[in-house]
Amino acid sequence: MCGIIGILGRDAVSDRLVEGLRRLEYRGYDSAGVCTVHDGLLDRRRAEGKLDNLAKKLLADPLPGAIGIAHTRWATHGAPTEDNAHPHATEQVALVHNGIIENFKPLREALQARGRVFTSQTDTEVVAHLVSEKVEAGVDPVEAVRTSLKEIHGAFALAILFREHPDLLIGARLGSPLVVGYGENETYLGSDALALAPLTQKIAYLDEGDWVVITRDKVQIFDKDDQPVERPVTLSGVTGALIDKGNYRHFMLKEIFEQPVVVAQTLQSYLRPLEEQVALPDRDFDFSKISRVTIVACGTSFYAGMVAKYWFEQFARMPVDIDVASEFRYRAPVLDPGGLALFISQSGETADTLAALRHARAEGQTIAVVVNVPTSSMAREADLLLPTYAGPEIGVASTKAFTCQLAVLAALAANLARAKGRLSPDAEREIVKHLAEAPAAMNAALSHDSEIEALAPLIAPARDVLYLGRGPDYPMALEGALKLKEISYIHAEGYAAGEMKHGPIALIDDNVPVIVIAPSGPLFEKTVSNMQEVQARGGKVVLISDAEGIALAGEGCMATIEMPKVHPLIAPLVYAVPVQLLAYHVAVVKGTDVDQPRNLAKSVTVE
Ligand code: HGA
Repeated sequence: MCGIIGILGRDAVSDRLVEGLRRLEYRGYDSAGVCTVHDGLLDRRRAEGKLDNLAKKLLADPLPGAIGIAHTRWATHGAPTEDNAHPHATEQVALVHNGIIENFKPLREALQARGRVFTSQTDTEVVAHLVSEKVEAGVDPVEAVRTSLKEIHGAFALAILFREHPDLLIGARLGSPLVVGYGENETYLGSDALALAPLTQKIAYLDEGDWVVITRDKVQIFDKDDQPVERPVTLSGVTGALIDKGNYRHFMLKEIFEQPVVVAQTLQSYLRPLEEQVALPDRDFDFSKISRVTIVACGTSFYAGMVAKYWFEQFARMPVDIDVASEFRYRAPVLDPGGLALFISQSGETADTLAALRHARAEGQTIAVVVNVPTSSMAREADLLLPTYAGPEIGVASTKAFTCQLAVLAALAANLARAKGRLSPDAEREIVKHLAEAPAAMNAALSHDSEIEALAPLIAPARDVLYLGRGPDYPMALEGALKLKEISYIHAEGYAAGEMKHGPIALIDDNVPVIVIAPSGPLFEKTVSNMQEVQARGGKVVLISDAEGIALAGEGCMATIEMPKVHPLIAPLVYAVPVQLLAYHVAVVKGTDVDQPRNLAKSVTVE
């Protein structure tokens, strides 16, 4: 979600702030803004829409100043207008914020009653006024921030500037991520190490409730009780080079095509092909006492978790619960001692999932996380870190992170099964063999790109599209529908194939394409029966199956998409490819902004 960056620098900072925002734009792109302190002024430039609009403004009206803050917004409170764009400022104070100030209403009313005039509809502006009110009354800025932080509830990462203190930058975090970067006589704040990568690799991750006072001579970090603390400075290893699209038209397409490589890369850390064994990067973790698994995630990661539930049940014979994070946290889940709570998130910062993780921790669960950012909050708070090696995912619609999550979860299922004594060496050998085949099978799936592209114009005019699957193909139907909704803005639903006749079949007519995901195998005939029920009612079916399945059931379909014949274990990894490509090409036909679809942002750091 919103991305923030701050620099206390030696020379002009505004270009570098914008460069940092470019690296954060995946988090939000409703509006953007920069503020610096120079010549006794808090000077701002803000613009609605994409970052380029701000860059143009700055070109026409440059912003001097060796200290500054900047923001790219994903609106939670107030429309994405210039007035609501950050930084928010008073005469004395300017700040940027990622998160939600939950008690902003009473605070705003109280501040207004004291004569403060608001210029935006955001929750954020109250913080600027709270701090400013104190500074204007003669309170030292550090003390003004310290006490204001006690008045706000909710989630925040903040970077704050002061008109009369051109050598002071203050940051604070609770719920939303914030890092401190250490440079040569310069110090930085950023939402993540990626934003700061061209400036420094030396990063300290602030803990929950930490706040930091940055001056020319020192950086002082305080914990939630205002006690001075040291946070370790680590080398981030994140590349400073801007990731580009290569020869691809969109990041999403590039990332879809990267999948065989990044899945292979991920599997390298989870398989020992010579020994024909699965092995997690953390080899000492003891699974033997784990009695049940609770999986919690959001969006596409949730669908990866749904697939994993089938695997954990099938291989490890473990009871598995699964819920979306935003529901789990608020429904009094019963978590028995000895449970493993498993959280899945590309960024490792998803606010709902992080809140659920902390809830599970408080309930005595062992915490495992599958994340693509090994320095993320979730990674740092886990007992068992299971990294994916998808590399930075820029397209807002997740693709390669999803299939890497599946690869890790399959290996985890096998590990659990072995630890429970439910996996014979032969069965383990088979699992290793099939997983090792996944990258090549995904490559074969990608070779059908042009057929899928040719099919897209037939789907693009639809108002609704249904996706059907059974067993582990059911979450793939949900994922296919989500991809289509996210980037093509066509209403789509994923359904368990057998559930159609209990209601949704009423939607079927010849204007509703139905995408059926049905690899040949144990569930094929049942799914095909459901598909035929759709066809009998005039439904237009696109069947995604292998040659055998298409030979058996392809007749009468509007189109078929042929996948390689694969073992059911890796079918979700392989069948992810055509549903991603279909959504992508339909979006291209519709002319939407594929990499930055409307209303969305990657890394959802607000609840
Ligand atoms: N609530 C603030 C910041 C939003 C945010 O962090 N989004 O991820 C606003 O609406 O501007």
